[in-house]
Amino acid sequence: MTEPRDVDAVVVGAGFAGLYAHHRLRQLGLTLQGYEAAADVGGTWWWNRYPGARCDVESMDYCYSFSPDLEQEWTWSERYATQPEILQYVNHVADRFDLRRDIQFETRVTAAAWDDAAQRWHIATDRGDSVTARFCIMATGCLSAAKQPEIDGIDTFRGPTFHTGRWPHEGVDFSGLRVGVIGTGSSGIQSIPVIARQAAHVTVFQRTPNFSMPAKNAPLDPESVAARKARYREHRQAMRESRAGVVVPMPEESALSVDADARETRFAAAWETGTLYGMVSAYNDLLIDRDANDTAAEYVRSRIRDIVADPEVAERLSPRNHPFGTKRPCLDTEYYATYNRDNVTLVDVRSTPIVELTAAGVRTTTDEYAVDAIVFATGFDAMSGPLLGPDITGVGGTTLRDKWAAGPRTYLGIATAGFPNLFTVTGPGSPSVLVNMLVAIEQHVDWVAACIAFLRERGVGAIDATVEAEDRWVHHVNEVANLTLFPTANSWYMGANVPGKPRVFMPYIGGLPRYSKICDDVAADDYRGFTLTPASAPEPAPSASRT
Ligand code: N01
Repeated sequence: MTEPRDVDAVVVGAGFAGLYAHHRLRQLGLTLQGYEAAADVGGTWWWNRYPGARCDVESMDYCYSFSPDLEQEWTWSERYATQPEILQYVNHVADRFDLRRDIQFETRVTAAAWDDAAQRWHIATDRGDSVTARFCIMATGCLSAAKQPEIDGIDTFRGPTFHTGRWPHEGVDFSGLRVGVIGTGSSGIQSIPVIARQAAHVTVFQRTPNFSMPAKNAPLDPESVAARKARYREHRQAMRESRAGVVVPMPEESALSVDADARETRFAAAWETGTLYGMVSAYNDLLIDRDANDTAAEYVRSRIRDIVADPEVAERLSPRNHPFGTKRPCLDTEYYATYNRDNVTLVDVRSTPIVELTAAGVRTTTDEYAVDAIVFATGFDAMSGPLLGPDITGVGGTTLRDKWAAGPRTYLGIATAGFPNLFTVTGPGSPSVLVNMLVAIEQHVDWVAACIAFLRERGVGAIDATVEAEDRWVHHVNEVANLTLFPTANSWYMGANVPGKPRVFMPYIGGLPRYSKICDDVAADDYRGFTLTPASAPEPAPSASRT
């Protein structure tokens, strides 16, 4: 039997995080092996090709900042980029920086096992590859493990079914068809208006109405693009210094400190911004005080009533089960107005739950709805899901699945005790999904690259978070979350969308600047909270020529 090939680092995933990891680690002179389950780069933007898929962070903010040249040469066409345009951008970046060369596509990592004596990860794939690596970088994304609905009879239905997160590349023609859509999160809210324009009829099965605001998408005008490009560097710095990785004015006052008319004026202006953050940050206490939150929730409900002609349908669409902003809100184009169309029906499957799929359609406790095709817009096993997909085994044979049985435990969201040299980019316990993902990814990958450079310079073979540091971090993540209304919602942030998943608020809500400072301080203090073990064998000298 031949020895497995050895590299300095394996990078799992070739989305925004994985590609940037290749770029940064190659700059350090590391030998790399990348694996990606998809046939090409793009991560979530490779898979999520459903009709209407586009980003809800502004395109000029939702792109890499690491290269000023890249920033200047790429020009987005719309305020909110479509999935195809984002994928074009990712491909451009991969070509420009030659990032595909170490990546093996259509290959899923199935196992990673730590060998303490050799201070190396043994990594195996579903194509039979076996490789050893000093470092394993999990760049597997937060929303990449698509979640099928737990509904009986899926195999009984005689028409085609599609998951928004696994959309066919050739597209789907719904012309003349009766389509059922299950799920009204961001994916459902984006796709329903587009499907309704093509299909004969759309029946939406809604379990929980969500809060959605108009995106006000439009082509970008050349003057504002030029103005942003002229001061992109300052803008990027301001993004990094902003709580959510996007520049938003932070209000000083409580929603309860002003009268109803003043609130109405402020909310109306926020609604018109066409951003996710406008409404959420209209006042400083919307996410921490239930009474303040109720004012924003009621404002959104009033807008739904303005748009939707049938008062009963408007009421069904009005979220009342969770505080505003505590499940991820959505940005839409014509979502609520779509329910004014004659070919759209809204079914409330909270009061009349889905019992099963039949050969002909969807049966609820009270009715059967005949459909020709079904779209599952049912989301993801978020954050921990992609990390628990492969069998990951750490020191002493402990598996990550066992260690995280009661919920993910990490130090800074980037490392987990007992799994040395394993880095989780935007992992649970980091700001990740609560901030602009591109900013979160660059901050994490830069930190990992600096850490690896430090370890190599000092002859350190293994870095492992201490249990004490991890316990303190987990406690802090929970403590900060519990100051907010977030844990009161049954959201995917809490793992509540996956039956049996532990209820733990997974992202770190302390804000990006505070989090980045903590990470920087840990690094400056020679990686406080980590145990550093000298290399058991001398490390080859770093050399750019090795790549
Ligand atoms: O998934 P979701 P998503 N029977 O989990 C329902 C990002 N994203 O793919 O709430 C009936 O939000 C479920 O109901 P409930 C973004 O961060 C970004 O839409 O569990 N219904 C819910 O309505 C987003 O938050 C962009 O009661 C069932 C829906 O399915 C995240 O990805 C675009 C069901 C799932 O909503 C996930 O969004 C798209 C069942 N058995 C996504 N199971 C942009 O950038 C689930 N549901 C714009």
